[in-house]
Amino acid sequence: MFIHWGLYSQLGRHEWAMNRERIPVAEYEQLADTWHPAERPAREWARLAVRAGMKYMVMTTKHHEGFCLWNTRQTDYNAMKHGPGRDLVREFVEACREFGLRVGFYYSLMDWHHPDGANCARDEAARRRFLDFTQGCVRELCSNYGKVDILWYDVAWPLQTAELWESVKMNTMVRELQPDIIINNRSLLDEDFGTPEEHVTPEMAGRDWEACMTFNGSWGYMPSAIDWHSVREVISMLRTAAGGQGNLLLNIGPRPDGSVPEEAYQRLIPVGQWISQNGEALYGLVDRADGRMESMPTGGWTLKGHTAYYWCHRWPGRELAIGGLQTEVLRASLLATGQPITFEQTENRLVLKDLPESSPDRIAGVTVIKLECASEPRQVLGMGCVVL
Ligand code: FHN
Repeated sequence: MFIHWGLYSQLGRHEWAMNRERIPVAEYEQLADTWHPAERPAREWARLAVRAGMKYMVMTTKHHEGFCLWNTRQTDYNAMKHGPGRDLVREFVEACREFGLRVGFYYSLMDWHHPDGANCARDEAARRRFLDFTQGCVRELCSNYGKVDILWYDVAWPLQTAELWESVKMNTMVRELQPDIIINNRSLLDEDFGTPEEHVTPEMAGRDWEACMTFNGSWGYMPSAIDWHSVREVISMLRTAAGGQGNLLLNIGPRPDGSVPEEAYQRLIPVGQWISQNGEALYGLVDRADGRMESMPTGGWTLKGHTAYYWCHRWPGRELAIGGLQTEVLRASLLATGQPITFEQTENRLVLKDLPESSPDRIAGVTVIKLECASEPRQVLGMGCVVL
């Protein structure tokens, strides 16, 4: 679960409102004293994340607006010294720990509030001051909150290179403070994982990755953003991510008080129910399906060892034929119930028979068929057809 929460949440017009509406800094700063979040809303996020089958949360500790959600010494523009009057990052970490979730900190390198945030690209003294500020913030986040599992940098503007950002020096410091941490690729170094955004696209084989997705087109709270992804679309994102050995970081933008929009509950609860029945097909060490399996009109694949999971989202009725399997199928079953499926397999066709007339999955209409094979599953179809 990705959490975008900050002063912008009060405006409800997207987290880029300060920039897109050219709100003067002096006017925007007033939001710092009108922000009064409810008591420990992070516990609600964490409870929902667990119910949704999620394993970690990443929260904005400082977004582009420059307001720090933790008790920092680097600037008074922070949650302790203004409206909230407390350390919101500490509350977030405590909630993650209470609910058994890994802890991720999002940190925006770009800063619209810091006086050197733009000037650092034109003035060497400003760059030094801004790097000292940036490294000071990151050092605090990696020193004062116990074990941090993920450092999620964002938008390395205006400095154009890792050298200008001193990213190697900064991330070396991070790893000294947090030896097991993973760092994303947005401090202009590849580091540990790639971050495709608003599309779930596997990175090259061997490169870890995590797709970050909004739920409704806006990262920050924006009630006018009404086009929320459906349960089926979220399950499709999960399949593409797991099929490509990646993770999915799905965002919610809490209201100013920290509460979660109802639309998120309406989707994440069913997603969690579906995962509770089909999690075997996506959790743990999966193999890459792209490159070994083919795209099919009725569903898609995830793989683990000698087992293939067919996520059927267009239920064909009593029979389902799958062409091109190069692997002997030993057993077929419905993953959610374990119910065996009868089948016939010839050299180029697997026909699953006596299936229920309609999709057995009542949550989202996505039924996972488990195929236990004699060896690692492989499917070859190409463009031609079988000529008898
Ligand atoms: O500008 C930000 C945006 O507000 C949001 O935080 C996303 C999340 O990945 N990152 C930047 C856009 O790429």
